[in-house]
Parts: sequence; structure tokens; C-alpha cells
Amino acid sequence: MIYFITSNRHKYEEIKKAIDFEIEMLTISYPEIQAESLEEVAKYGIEYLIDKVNGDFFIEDSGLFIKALNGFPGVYSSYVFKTIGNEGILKLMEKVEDREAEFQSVIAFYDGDINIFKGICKGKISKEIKGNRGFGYDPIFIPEGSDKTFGEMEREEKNKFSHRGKAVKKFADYIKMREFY
Ligand code: ITT
Repeated sequence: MIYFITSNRHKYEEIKKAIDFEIEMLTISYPEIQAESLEEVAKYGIEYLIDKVNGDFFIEDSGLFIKALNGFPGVYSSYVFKTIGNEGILKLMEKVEDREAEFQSVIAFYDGDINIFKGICKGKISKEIKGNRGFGYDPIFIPEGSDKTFGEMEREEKNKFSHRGKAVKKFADYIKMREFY
């Protein structure tokens, strides 16, 4: 069994939909350090969890990076969402022409070694909150190649575009290769 250590059920549901091997959600809180990149946050989380989980496991760290705000909220996405939310972000972006942004997802999988799989989804911040599907910043993010926000998409459609969908694909390829050898 592969354990997914997270407190976020939406992440679990999205990942489960995109893979054909079994995973189990397990909630153990782990410290998220102040760091520049999601990779650093994820590696620290894995080190912390190694002797607390019995078996192979992974974590997923993600965030929204807005170009005009120099990458904010980035590694602080979870905290910023809980404090100012989508309304707060739209307020910060009022009168800002450049709406470019990207979501990043880092999956860190531990099977004796730490394996990192990263996915990026480029897009833009909408002018208004749209859709009530998904979670977090989904209702204000429009991925490249669509004119809908993630909040207006079903899980399967979001996975086709999303940072998490891309990271998960790399992770699934690794699992397939591992089973082969
Ligand atoms: P964990 O227990 O897995 O850490 P979390 O929700 O705290 O769950 P993160 O620390 O990785 O996860 O924070 C990422 C935040 O970025 C998340 O809470 C959302 O607010 C936002 N986010 C990440 N991926 C997103 C997505 O696909 N759609 C919308 N918002 C997303």
C-alpha cells in the first residue's frame, strides 16, 4: 500500500482519479518550513515523516505563483487562502493588467529514496470569482488553453490541465517502471 499523507481531501480525490494503483489517505500533520521552493518544503516534510509512516508514502505540496506579485502567495498559498482568500487576491490584483500566474505541484514520494515529481500549469487570474467546483484558488484561475476557471471544471477536466495532473502523471510513470523491474 502507498500512503498519501495529507489533510486535504480534494487533493486526494484528484490524485485518485488520475492513477490506476491503490493509495490510502492518511492525515498526519507535518511542519511546513519557510522556504523559497515547494521542493524544499516537501523534502523537509518527508524527512520528518520517515520514521512515522510504516511503508511507502508521498506528500504533495502546491501553490499559486502570481507574476505581478513576484510569485506571491507561492509557498504561503495555504495560509494566504485561509486569511485573505480569493476576494483578497482579486483585491490585490485590482488595476493590475498582467494577470499571468502559475500553479505548481510537487509530489515527493519516499520508497527508501526521496523521489520528486513536479508539474506546472500556466494560466491567468480571472477578474471575478467563477464556479464552485474544486477548492482553494480554483474559482480565480484560468489555465492556458481554456476560457473556464478550474472552479468551473469537473475533476477529470481539471486533471487534464492541472499542475497536480502533470506531477501525478510523472509519479505514475515511475510506479509503472518500478513494477516492471
Ligand atoms: P496538505 O495537508 O496536503 O499540506 P494543504 O491544503 O495545506 O494540504 P499545501 O500546504 O500544499 O496543502 O497548500 C497549498 C494551497 O494552495 C492549498 O491549500 C490551496 O489553497 C492552494 N492550491 C493548491 N493546489 C490547488 C489547486 O489545484 N486548486 C486550487 N488551489 C490550490
